[in-house]
This record gives sequence, C-alpha cells and structure tokens, in this order.
Amino acid sequence: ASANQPYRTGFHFQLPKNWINDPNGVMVYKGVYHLFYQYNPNGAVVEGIKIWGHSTSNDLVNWTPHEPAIYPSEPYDTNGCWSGSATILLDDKPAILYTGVDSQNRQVQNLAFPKNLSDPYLVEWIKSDKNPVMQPTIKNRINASSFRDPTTAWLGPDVQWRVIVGSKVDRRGLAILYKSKDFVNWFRSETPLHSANDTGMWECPDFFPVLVVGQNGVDTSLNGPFFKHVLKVSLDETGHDLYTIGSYDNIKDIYTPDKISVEGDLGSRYDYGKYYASKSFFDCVKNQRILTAWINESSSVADDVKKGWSGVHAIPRKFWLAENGKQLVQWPISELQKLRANHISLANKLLEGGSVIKVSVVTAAQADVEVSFEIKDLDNAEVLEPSWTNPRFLCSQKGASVKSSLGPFGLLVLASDDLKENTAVFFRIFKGNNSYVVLMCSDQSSSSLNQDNDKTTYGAFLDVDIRQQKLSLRSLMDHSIVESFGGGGKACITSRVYPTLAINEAAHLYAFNNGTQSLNIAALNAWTMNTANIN
Ligand code: DQQ
Repeated sequence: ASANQPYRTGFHFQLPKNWINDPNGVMVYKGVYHLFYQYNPNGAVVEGIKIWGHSTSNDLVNWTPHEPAIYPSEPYDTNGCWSGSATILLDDKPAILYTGVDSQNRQVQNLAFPKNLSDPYLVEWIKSDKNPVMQPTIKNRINASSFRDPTTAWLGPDVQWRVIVGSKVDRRGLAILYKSKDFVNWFRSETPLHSANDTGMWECPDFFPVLVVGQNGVDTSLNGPFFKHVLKVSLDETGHDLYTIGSYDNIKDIYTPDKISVEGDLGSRYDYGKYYASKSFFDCVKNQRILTAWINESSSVADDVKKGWSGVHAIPRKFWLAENGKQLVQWPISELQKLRANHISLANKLLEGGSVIKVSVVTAAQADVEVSFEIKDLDNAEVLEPSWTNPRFLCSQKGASVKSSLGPFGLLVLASDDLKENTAVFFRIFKGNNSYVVLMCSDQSSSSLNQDNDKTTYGAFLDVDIRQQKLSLRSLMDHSIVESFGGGGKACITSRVYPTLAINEAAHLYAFNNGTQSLNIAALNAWTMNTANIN
C-alpha cells in the first residue's frame, strides 16, 4: 500500500493490475506450490475473456509470477478459459481439467498437460487434441450454459478416475459425475454424485476426504472407515461457499450428507463474510489439506477501475474435521507467521464495561492479532429469543454500538484515532435453552466515510462451550481486508473495507467492551506483518 494505493495488500495474494477471480488448479509439484487463477488481462472488471494466470511459491506466502498458462487458442475455448482443477496422475504427472467457453458459447471441459515434466515451474501447457473431453449433447441433455468447473479427480476401487462438474437443471443444483480409465475418454454417470433442490447453479464444486481424527489432510482418492467426505459448492445466487460433511459410497458413486443438504443461505459456510469459488488441494509435502479462495471487492466498479485492480485471494488455510465431526476448522497456514515482527503482548488485563483500550502495534494496517477473553460470570447474559436464528441478521440488528451485558466485545481494527472509522469484530454471549450461545460479528457499517462501498454486516454462531474454555479471536488485517477466525477457526469472517482516514500509518487497533459487564483479556499477542513478495 502507498499514499495513492492505500487498499493494496501487503501479504494477501494479488496482482499488479486488472481483475482476478477464482483460484484454479492449485497443487504441489516437485515441492513447488502452483496457483493458477482466473484473470482478465484487459481491465479491472469482470467483463472480458478469462485466461489462467499462473504463480508459484515455495511457502504459499511469497509468490513468483509466470506467463499465463492457459488462454483461448482453439474453437473449444475461444470465448474463455474458465475454472478447473489439477490432478496428479499415478505416474506423478499433473493434468489440468478446465472449462472452455467454445465458439458457440457452450461450456465444455478440456484437458491440458505440462509440456516439460522436468520443469518444476510447469510454465508451458499443451492442450489435448481430444478436447473437448466432456461436452453437452442432445442425448445427455446437459445445460450448455451451466456446465463448468471440473474438480480434482479421484480414483475409485475399480481404478477408474472420477471427476464432478457443476451444473443445474431448473433450480436444482447438480454435481455431474464422469468416469475415465485413461483420463482422456470420459463417460458420464447416469446419476449425479449429489444434487439438491432450489439451490441454483453449483459453481466450483470441491469433493475430498477428511480424516475423522486429527488435523492432517489426505489424498483426494482415499476412502474408508477413517474418513468422512466433504462436498462444497459455490452458489452463484448468493455468492456463498457452502459445504456438507457426509459419506461417499464409491461403489454406487453416491455422496450422502450426514444431516441436511445445502440449504439456501443458512448451511455451513467456510466463511461468513466474503469468500467465494474456493478450491482445496492435498499438500503432500506437509500432509495437510489447504483451502484457497477468491475475495472480491466491496467497492464500486468505478472505484475498482480508478484503482486499476479488483480482487484478492484469501490467506491459504489449513483445515480439518472438528473433533465432534460436525464442522470443519480452518486456520491460516503456519508459514504466514514468518512475516510476524514487532511482537507486543498483554496478559490478564481487565476490560471494563464501556471501555476501549489501544493496542499499540506498529503498523496496525498490516498486522496479525490473537486475543482470548475470559468471562467469569455468565449469569446475566441476554436471553436468546427462539426466533433469533439468523446470525447475520442478529449482528446487523445488534451492531457494535448496541449494548447488552455480555457484549459486544472484541477488536476495533483499521480504526482512525477518533474512531470515526473502524471495523468492529466482536462477540456477544446469549443465554440459550440449556447452554450459552456465542455470536461472532463483523460490523463494517463504520469502516469508511466513503458511502459507495458495500458495508453489509456479517455474522455467525460459534460452537464453543464458554463455560469450559476461553473465547479466542484472531484477525489478520491487511489494508483493505480483514480475515477473522473465532474459536480457533470454528467460524471465519472475511470482510473488505476501504477506510479514508485509517490508512497506512494512521490505522490503529483497539480492544473494546461495549457491554455493561467487565471481562478479562486473558492474553493478547499482536504483530506487525512484513510485506510478502507477491508477484
Ligand atoms: N468463475 C469462473 C467460472 C466459475 C465462476 C469464470 C465462479 O468457471 O463458475 O471466471 O466465480
């Protein structure tokens, strides 16, 4: 960030200019991490023909740019090279499946292989002469404008590859399943892997196993008693990434969610703020599953054009199944901590009702903070009305300035010294039926004096038992983005904000308690984040 470009990020993946959206084909090859991405080389707007930009990294933090890897060149992709995924085949050879928008504007799936396998940077890709390898036909009745975003493939017990492609029939979202023995000739299965009513188009599906016990990740082809499966879809109607946890029968090729399927706006979300078109991959170097995603702007198109760029990617997150098996838990990759500098800390500090304390971290515009709160007396918590089931609505009704007894308390980030501008990331505690209910909110309503931004408030319920444990929050602040992790990563909220006063050295960090009851900051650790080398 600089005086004329105060919203550029210091450690989030971004490009020098123009439009970026979905992460594509993420993988590790010969120890090098590869990230491809949807890119519009002609401007900072969504309109335009998309190509696959390409960067590589040794640590998922610093990134080196390469020439675009896949761009329109053939009738089967002349109107765009859209999202897709990488699969490492059995002979260790990577393959990419991507959506091409063909000369008739039909969506088809295409295959590409590296030109030179001894080049760890895989800078050149060759498209298969069998392309398109999957396409809509009169017989298969696939909707040619809703057929895109092939996943990483996995191997079944019959040694055939499987891949799903997002689609819809009317408003029923579908994960169409294809199988192949050789990765080149693909056959559509009669039944989709999964589908759900009234969800609209399933963009960027992702399907993978997670271990029932522990935090390690596993290869996409594993299945059996030690695993559950996760299906994620990106709903274009709401702009949200939703997932279910369930079981995958790899004989019948059917996925069955444990409880409910994706249900409109209120299913489990990776992130309750801005976070879309995510894609995971198995990092066999560190035995972890990593989640990447696109975070779009909340500014006006005119402002995006003026600043010359649009879109960033989230910090890659390691993620795993929670101990109770009911949700995923996400945490920024540990390599990010290499950027931490100027450590400051507080311990056992009283945060009185109605108080604000300054946390004097150097460069609060680009910082990482972890805080845990201790609440001794829960008796006076506000009673949760049975109708208060929508956390986002609750957070917008009860923003950072609405007092109760236990909350709001948390952090004011990217704040000006007069607090006229601030983004409030905070908790509220309610008394539920038999337990306490924790609400986590990110309130953007005072984030900027500029009124042209989307300042919607975000919220999530956080599944932690505060009688047993402290309430923790980690926020990554990076000029125009705030990524927050509640309860050790059980609820995540990412927001985009565009302060006009609280920029660069004029941005500050505070802890606040706007509730009437005092509580304790058990520990607070904050760091300036050094700038990563990104593109
Ligand atoms: N973005 C791509 C599509 C995908 C959408 C086009 C999701 O392949 O469905 O840029 O953001």
